[in-house]
Amino acid sequence: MFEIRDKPKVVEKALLIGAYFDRREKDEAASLLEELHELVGTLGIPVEHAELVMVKDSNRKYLTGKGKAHELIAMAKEKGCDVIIFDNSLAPMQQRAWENEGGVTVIDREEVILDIFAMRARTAEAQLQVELARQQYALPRLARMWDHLDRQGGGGGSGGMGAARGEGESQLETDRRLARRRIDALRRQLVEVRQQRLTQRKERQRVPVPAAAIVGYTNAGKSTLLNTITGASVVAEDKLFATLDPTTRKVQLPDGQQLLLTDTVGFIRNLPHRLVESFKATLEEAALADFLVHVLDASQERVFEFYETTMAVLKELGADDKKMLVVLNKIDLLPADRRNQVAAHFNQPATMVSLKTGEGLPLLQERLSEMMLDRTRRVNLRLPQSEFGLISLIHQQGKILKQDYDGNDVLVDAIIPRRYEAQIERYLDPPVPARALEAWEAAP
Ligand SMILES: Nc1nc2c(ncn2[C@@H]2O[C@H](COP(=O)(O)OP(=O)(O)O)[C@@H](O)[C@H]2O)c(=O)[nH]1
Ligand SMILES: [Mg+2]
Repeated sequence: MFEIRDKPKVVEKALLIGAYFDRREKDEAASLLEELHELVGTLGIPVEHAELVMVKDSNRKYLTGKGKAHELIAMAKEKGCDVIIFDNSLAPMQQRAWENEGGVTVIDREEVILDIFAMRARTAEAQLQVELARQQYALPRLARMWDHLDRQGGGGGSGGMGAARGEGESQLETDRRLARRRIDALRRQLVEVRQQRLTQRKERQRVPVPAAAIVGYTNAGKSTLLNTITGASVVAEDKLFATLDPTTRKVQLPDGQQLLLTDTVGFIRNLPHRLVESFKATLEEAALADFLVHVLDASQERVFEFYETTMAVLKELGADDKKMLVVLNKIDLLPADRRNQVAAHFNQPATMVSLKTGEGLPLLQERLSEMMLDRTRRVNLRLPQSEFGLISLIHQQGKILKQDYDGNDVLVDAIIPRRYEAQIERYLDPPVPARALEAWEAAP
């Protein structure tokens, strides 16, 4: 976070500004500003106030008019904000104008998104892709950074580019040259890493527990879903998963099945074109998952459009053929007739929930269990009591529906994950014919 330039490490309070230029854009601008609020929150920056601004006579120097700019800077000062965050794209010159005028850090939507992607990029490819986008974003802003340093009385250099600092202008030229060289190097590395991607996917697929990725737009309720599902279940302490990053949780569903749930980077509306590739790279999780949980804000007017966009991107990632559970969230905000209307739009039954009120939560858990059924199998087993290891494995990883005793044998009716099929095959009741068993064991 905060590496593009010398932004303050700890931001206390942010003022968000969303500018729109036509009265008809107002609702859209308001809802985009709400999304920015969410994005800034993801970075851990507290938002003091969000201001929607109608711009009538745009001034190229500031984007808004000059008077409005002064007004907003005064507002930031009055509210004690140490950073102003624009929901609009600011040209490098405009960013400089605001910073010089206001004496506070000024960030735009693109920079916020870059910081989020940087925070969430896990694979080598995603990290390179995000770094490339950051360098491209920073290049035309190097002058502004020098400006900033000069105001602070120089010092420091521009963030570890390794070149000795000469006099102002020439150092700026050096920085630009180094940045361009870095951009070229990143492009070359990306080509290499992409070639290795397929082998990497195979490695990661060896996770022993089924994994699902939660996808959908920012603000749909993805994180709430992860927290709610985790909160509603007993999570076993497990060393193997203790090291997973905080966006992945191991969940136990009411029927005993276990699942790894990962919260992916949310889709972002009006994603700057330059960030499209980085975004896709950070979504790699989706391509690795066994199935997808697609969360939608059903109260959003454009919910169908969001659905289609998400599906199109998943297709590009080669993840569109995965099984998918569509979750229509926030139904507490929907009138009853609109509920049916929204649900009817999907050709598979969508799960309607309100993660806020808890309505539909049991159904959601049930549907999640159903998604895993092809990873599990119902079996009747006759186990010698000496196989207590196997019995306790079934207890832990599967679900025992019925248990009886017959002499020294334990008879169980159970659901087991398919990956244990080989281990239990010999105890199937009735038994598998001997030749089928030999064929099974001979198989690679
Ligand atoms: N009214 C309502 N709000 C919800 C519901 N679920 C989540 N939210 C709110 O929607 C906002 C975005 O949720 P979040 O889980 O952070 O979305 P994410 O960006 O997809 O991770 C938060 O303010 C949540 O409190 C719901 O069922 N009803
Ligand atoms: Mg979230």
